[in-house]
Parts: sequence; structure tokens; C-alpha cells
Amino acid sequence: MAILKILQYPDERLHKVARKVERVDDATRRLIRDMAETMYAAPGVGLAATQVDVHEQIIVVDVSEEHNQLKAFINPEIIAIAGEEESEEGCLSVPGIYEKVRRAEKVSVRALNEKGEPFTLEAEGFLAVCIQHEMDHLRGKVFVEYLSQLKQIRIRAKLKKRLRETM
Ligand code: GNR
Ligand code: NI
Repeated sequence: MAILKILQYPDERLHKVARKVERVDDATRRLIRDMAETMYAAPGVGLAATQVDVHEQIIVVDVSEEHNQLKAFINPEIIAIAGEEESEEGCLSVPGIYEKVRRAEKVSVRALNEKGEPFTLEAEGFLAVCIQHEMDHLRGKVFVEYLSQLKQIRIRAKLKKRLRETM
């Protein structure tokens, strides 16, 4: 197991588009375990492979308090959505920034599990928010891109300043 380095916004690698996983194998399962360990250590409730500079369609999510509800999605696709809801989001790649984002309230997601078997999951509430947030990462989209240009400029300036100060 290993804790991986999480890319920090603004880093252009966060905008790469992830490719489909062709074969679910031991390397895929090892990456999922390392992503889960990295997510729990952060701590966070989700992580996309993009954030650890692996540009493959893999996400992990665990919104449970006990950290015992790990869900891994390989090649996830949203096949249905319902409703709309606005909630405050944060991101391990954008530390210390919390802003409201509107998303679908419910989503049906189709993906492969760690064995390469297809499954469908219906999610709502915070789990649905997290799945949508992680799937955005796979398309190269960071949640701050939903905010106004002015807010994005301020966030970039703040994070660049913080990066300079910690180097
Ligand atoms: O840890 C995280 N918390 C969170 C809170 C509200 C909405 C989305 C998230 S996901 C985030 C972890 C992360 O950056 N995943 O990409
Ligand atoms: Ni994120």
C-alpha cells in the first residue's frame, strides 16, 4: 500500500481527460487500494485517479463515518439523473476552498467493480454529489470551474500564494 501525491490546483494535469480502463487487472486493483489509502489519510470522502496523476477512469468514494463503505467505480457512466440540489463542496486538490455547486440530486451510475464486473448504483444526497464531483475530475473538470470567473481568479491567486509560502 502507498499514499500517493495529490495534484494541487492550479496544475494543468488536473485538466487531462482520463482514458477508459481496457482490462481490470492486479495493477488496477493495486491502484484502487492506494487511492483508497490516500483518500482515507487525507482525509477525504472521494478521490479520482486524475488527482494522483493517473489518467484512467477510476474513482473511489466512501462517505461513511466508519470508513467501511468503500466503493470503487471503473469506467463510470451516469445513465440517469433526477432533481437538482445545491450543496457546499470542497476538493483535496483545492485545499481550504468551500463553495456551493448545483448538481443532480439523484444519479444512476453504471461502472465496473474491482473484478471487472458491471454494476449499477442509484445514489442520492451526499453520495450522489461525491460521485458527480469525482466523475468531473475524470473529464478534467475541477469544481471551481462552476464558479464565476472572478471567484476562480481569486482562488487561483490564493492557492499560488500559498504554494509559494510553503516552498
Ligand atoms: O473530501 C472531499 N469532500 C467533498 C465534500 C463535498 C463535495 C465533494 C467532496 S469530494 C472531496 C474529495 C475530493 O477532492 N475528491 O475529488
Ligand atoms: Ni476533488
